[in-house]
Amino acid sequence: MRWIPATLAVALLTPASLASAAVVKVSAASSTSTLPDADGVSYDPKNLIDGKQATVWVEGDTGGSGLGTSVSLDLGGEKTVTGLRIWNGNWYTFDFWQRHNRAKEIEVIFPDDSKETFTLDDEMKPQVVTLAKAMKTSELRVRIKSIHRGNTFNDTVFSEIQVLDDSPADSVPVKAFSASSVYPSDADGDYDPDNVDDGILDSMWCENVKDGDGTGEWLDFDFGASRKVSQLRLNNGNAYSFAMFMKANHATTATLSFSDGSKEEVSFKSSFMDQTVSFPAHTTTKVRVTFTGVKAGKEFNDLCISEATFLE
Ligand SMILES: [Ca+2]
Ligand SMILES: [Ca+2]
Repeated sequence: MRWIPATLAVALLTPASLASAAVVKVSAASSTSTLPDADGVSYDPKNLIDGKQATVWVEGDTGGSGLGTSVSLDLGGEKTVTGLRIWNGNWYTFDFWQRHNRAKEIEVIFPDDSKETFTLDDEMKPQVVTLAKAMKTSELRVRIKSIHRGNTFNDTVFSEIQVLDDSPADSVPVKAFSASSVYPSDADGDYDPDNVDDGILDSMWCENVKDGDGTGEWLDFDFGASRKVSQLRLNNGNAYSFAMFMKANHATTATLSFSDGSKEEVSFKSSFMDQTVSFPAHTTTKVRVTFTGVKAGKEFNDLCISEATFLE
């Protein structure tokens, strides 16, 4: 497999390529070393594939920075892998992200020992690396080759790794998201509307209306083309855990508005688990989801939605 110069590898970090790629369900993750649990916190490699950015894997290279350490992802069968989406470093908070090492160069290695090297930016943002050539494989390894140094701990961390394949995503691809208001970024990250379509339960859109519970706030899904939609798949509220779900507001009802001016009313369960609501099919280039009913959380009076995607 050809070697990719670092400068080119950076240019290949194209989030747009994710929109049309499906995320492969990884069946198991392992690593050549892992930092032992501490204070009840696990750094197990299964944290790489749990759909949460705040749960992390930390290498267990005693006294070293983890160079040469690798994590293996078992795809549970042969897939045509086109790339990876990586949450590099410790995404528990921005402070933790700064404290621990982040990977700089990584090698993606396949069972036939072919590999590609990529250079990751030192930024707290999901990064897509695209293989020069799609690879049919049932497993792959990600090996740490060099690091961006953290300011406190000499341990290298990944928070989440998604494997992308060449099949189209099962949800309708969105070209642009917008929202009536967006809660400002804080120590835990941002609350931008595109967080509803990243497969990550603890990244979310939250509204930012003063003295309101979020009723009347909206999220726009612009498909950039005419698409048929008949279902909305949702993780309501802050879906990180039941405790977090109880703290923030979640939606109970919404009005869906389509390009031709037609509307549908939908209601949501008070649950942070996956739910899919069906409505009469519409062909549309855009859907506005206006939240018409909100149930208040116990701690934060802000409406949040962790995941929301439309299906045909
Ligand atoms: Ca994780
Ligand atoms: Ca999310």
